[in-house]
Amino acid sequence: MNPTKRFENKTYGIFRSILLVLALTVCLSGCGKHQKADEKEPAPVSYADRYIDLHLHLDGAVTVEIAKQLEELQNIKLPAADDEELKRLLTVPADCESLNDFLECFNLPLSLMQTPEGLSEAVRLVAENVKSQGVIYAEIRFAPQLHTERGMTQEDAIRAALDGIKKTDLKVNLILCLMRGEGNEALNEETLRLAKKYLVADGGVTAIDIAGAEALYPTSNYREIFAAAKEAGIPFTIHAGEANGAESVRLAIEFGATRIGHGVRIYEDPEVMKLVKEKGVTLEMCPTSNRQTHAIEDMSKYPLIDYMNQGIKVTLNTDDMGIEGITLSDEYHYMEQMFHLTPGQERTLLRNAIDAAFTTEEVKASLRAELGLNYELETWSVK
Ligand code: ES4
Ligand code: ZN
Repeated sequence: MNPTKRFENKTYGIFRSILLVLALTVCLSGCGKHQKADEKEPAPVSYADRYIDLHLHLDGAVTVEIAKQLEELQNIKLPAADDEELKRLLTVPADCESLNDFLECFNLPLSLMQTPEGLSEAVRLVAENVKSQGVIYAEIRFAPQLHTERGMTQEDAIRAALDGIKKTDLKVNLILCLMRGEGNEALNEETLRLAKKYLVADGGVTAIDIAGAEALYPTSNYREIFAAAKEAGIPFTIHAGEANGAESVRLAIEFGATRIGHGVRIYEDPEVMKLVKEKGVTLEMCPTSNRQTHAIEDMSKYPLIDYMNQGIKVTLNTDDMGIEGITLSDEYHYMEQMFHLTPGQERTLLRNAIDAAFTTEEVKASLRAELGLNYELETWSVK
């Protein structure tokens, strides 16, 4: 090739790269969203329009529409005369005082997931619902021991949920929840045994968690079972620092949790904040849930942005979208309105979620590419 031609090619190449980077930067900043309210497009809900949900309870994600479909499928009669009443029964009451009250709301949705068909279809419907709201990857969690009221074993429940994820084209992995409680030790051990049996790197059960009443059954009760999970190489997250304080998070990290469900109360102990940061542990934060369970009383002091600014890896999630009456897009919008969360910060939240996801490096790379979050490109983009 003659030198001039090579120069022209090179110049053209550089020019093209600059154009590409500029175009991507504009797109990543929200494609001109949030400009004028009177523009033709429907009002945007948040800067980001595609999301990752790492903290999504199956039973907490049942909406009125989903409940009605599960009712019809299984010939169940829901205790509601109309949609309005059903909505009232499914969503958190205004006088919810604590996580313990909040947890009462799970009984109705759980009653719709006691057969293999009901559970499988619930997983499919929840996945389709979040997909329609812009979610591109979700980790759906559920406690197999809460699905055995009508004859299913825990293993039947896991198989049914696996069947459900096969029937959706949303990328979904499953997290099996142990439950905090008394007298259910054998049930938790069975969940752990099944987690070992069904654990895969992607496309099925990829981790475990523990859910339930943290204030009544402290994290310290679960040292042995998480030691066994660690020994077996099962990745885990632990609900902690929600109804209890920072000490619960410290213990969860000591047990080997790589992610913490909530962790919102770590501000109560600077040493625990330091630990979370140093260990690179990711917090699965869920603001509306924290408001409703009163984990945080003054939402104007919600610490998500503070944590991000201090270099703690934070993600934004729904927790129980049906019970809370929200979507993940609402949560992003809420943080924009309340704390001026920026497009750059939204990209950080999404990148943190991908980095911490319980899946393979290949899937993570493809999710980053889908969201335009490749590290190489990000160094070019304007924050
Ligand atoms: C929760 Cl199911 C469950 N367990 C623990 N904490 C929670 N917060 C909201 N749902
Ligand atoms: Zn949760």
